[in-house]
Amino acid sequence: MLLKMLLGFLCGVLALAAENDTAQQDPPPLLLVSFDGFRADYLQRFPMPNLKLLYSQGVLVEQLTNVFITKTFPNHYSLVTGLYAESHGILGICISNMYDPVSHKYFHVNNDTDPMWWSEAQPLWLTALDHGYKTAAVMWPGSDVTIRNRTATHFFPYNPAVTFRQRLGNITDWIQGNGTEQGVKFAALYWEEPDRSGHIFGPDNNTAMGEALKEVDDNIGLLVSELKRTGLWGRVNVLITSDHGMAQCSAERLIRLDDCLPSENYTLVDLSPVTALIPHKDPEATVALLNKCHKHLTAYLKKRIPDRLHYRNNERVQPVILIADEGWTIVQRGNKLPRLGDHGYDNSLPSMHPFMAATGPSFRQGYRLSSLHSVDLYPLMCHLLSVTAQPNNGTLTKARCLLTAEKCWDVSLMVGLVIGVLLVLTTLTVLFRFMSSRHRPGPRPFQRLQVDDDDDDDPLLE
Ligand SMILES: *[C@@H]1O[C@H](CO)[C@@H](O)[C@H](O)[C@H]1NC(C)=O
Ligand SMILES: *[C@@H]1O[C@H](CO)[C@@H](O)[C@H](O)[C@H]1NC(C)=O
Ligand SMILES: *[C@@H]1O[C@H](CO)[C@@H](O)[C@H](O)[C@H]1NC(C)=O
Ligand SMILES: *[C@@H]1O[C@H](CO)[C@@H](O)[C@H](O)[C@H]1NC(C)=O
Ligand SMILES: *[C@@H]1O[C@H](CO)[C@@H](O)[C@H](O)[C@H]1NC(C)=O
Ligand SMILES: *[C@@H]1O[C@H](CO)[C@@H](O)[C@H](O)[C@H]1NC(C)=O
Ligand SMILES: *[C@@H]1O[C@H](CO)[C@@H](O)[C@H](O)[C@H]1NC(C)=O
Ligand SMILES: CC(=O)N[C@H]1CO[C@H](CO)[C@@H](O)[C@@H]1O
Ligand SMILES: [Zn+2]
Repeated sequence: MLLKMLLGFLCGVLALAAENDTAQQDPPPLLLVSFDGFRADYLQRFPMPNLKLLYSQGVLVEQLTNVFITKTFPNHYSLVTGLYAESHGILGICISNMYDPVSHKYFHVNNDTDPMWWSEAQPLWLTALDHGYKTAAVMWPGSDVTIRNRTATHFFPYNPAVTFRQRLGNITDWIQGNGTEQGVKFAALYWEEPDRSGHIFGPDNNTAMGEALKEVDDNIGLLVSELKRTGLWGRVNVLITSDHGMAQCSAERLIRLDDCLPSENYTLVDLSPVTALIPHKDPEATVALLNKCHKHLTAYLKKRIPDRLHYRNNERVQPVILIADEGWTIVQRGNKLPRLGDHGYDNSLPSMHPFMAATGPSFRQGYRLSSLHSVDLYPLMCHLLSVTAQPNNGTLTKARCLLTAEKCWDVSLMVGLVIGVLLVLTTLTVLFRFMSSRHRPGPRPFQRLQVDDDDDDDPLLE
């Protein structure tokens, strides 16, 4: 009887293992979608019926702690590499510049295809090629660059005039494949909103942001209906996320650099909300001067940039950076506010955080996590694709909880349990000690009969 049960159990385990093995040999395709500048709390502020339906059938991570600086290019590259900006080398840029002191090259958004900028890391659409998969990346930052001599199997040069429907249509075709062409296993899709509207109108404008997010939600509705129409729904894992949030700016919150330091005394590389500059004279003195400039501005010498920002160990980090407080805008001169909404600020600010929602055969249903690091999505995606991850700064520990096939130990519950057990044991020990010490002094009638009872007398234990 016992043997039978044991055998049954073993067979079950083996069957499960085999099942998982097949799943690992041919994992479902993965579609990664980014809606630029989707601040996490938009989900609470606006209806978003299609997105809410999607994660009610899947998982939601309410906030992602993204990487510093909280701009578009660094964060999109972190999503597909799992690296902090200092480790992947894309350190700046949304509307601004980056300078490489080794090659003396400047990076411009309209001319970012020099592989040099991107080749310090290898994005997932290339790593997945090594596993024999076809991949696609549409408008994702870096996708049209020949990185380490390769591109995704399919990609488009950046063109904001290509509609969401067109980008999506190409991707669903590529995932399906055809008689001659094997289907794509990993596809990344980028869309410009709600970032664009957030910059123009500011995130606090409910009317304008309501409209922008209605459009984003309509696109999510289109995504679901297209996946259903092509028979891919339920057969692909879909991961929807973003790069950063958005803060409200104001003409009343301007920091003028000309008030503190003459512009001929430095070379400006990037302006706001994180200013990068190269002082022409003594950097220490420049930083001391700039730190007295404005109470909402902090200046750092490169070597003193806080560890937690992971924004120091790279040649491309400039000698001096200035970080504005949330909602403050750094300008060189004048009273003109360039944008009503901006991002790039400290990545510990909730207003800078995006979210993540996912659904598909590998994800649990109706599950929520309050937070995750954005660099954790890379090891999660590698796991979903059974691709060996490149060295990265993320971890699967918490992200594992999002998956159906995984055992997930709630860390706080485990810690609570362990502490509880320890408490009970300690109490029992103390009680036992107390009792036995109370009993010991008094003469006990049968003392001589208790052979070897007293451990304290055992010489081996001394
Ligand atoms: C990028 O632009 C700069 C200046 O506009 C130019 O010198 C450089 O050759 C361009 N690089 C590429 C790869 O087009
Ligand atoms: C890239 O390809 C060129 C020629 O096509 C070759 O000379 C070069 O060594 C390759 N670089 C790498 C990193 O493989
Ligand atoms: C693919 O994108 C192109 C534009 O780049 C568009 O003309 C075409 O219709 C798209 N294909 C599908 C199936 O949507
Ligand atoms: C199959 O797909 C590839 C890539 O999308 C395309 O180039 C080719 O024309 C397609 N072949 C057929 C028969 O549709
Ligand atoms: C909000 O945006 C709308 C455009 O959608 C604009 O007409 C309105 O003036 C803006 N409101 C504020 C307070 O800026
Ligand atoms: C700016 O540069 C000029 C000329 O080199 C110098 O005289 C001046 O002291 C500098 N000012 C500051 C604040 O560093
Ligand atoms: C991030 O990962 C890279 C690659 O493994 C590593 O070189 C770097 O030290 C890591 N950064 C931190 C802060 O752990
Ligand atoms: C437990 C588990 O994930 N089982 C999966 C194993 O793989 C098959 C298909 O290959 C899936 O249908 C199972 O859901
Ligand atoms: Zn932006």
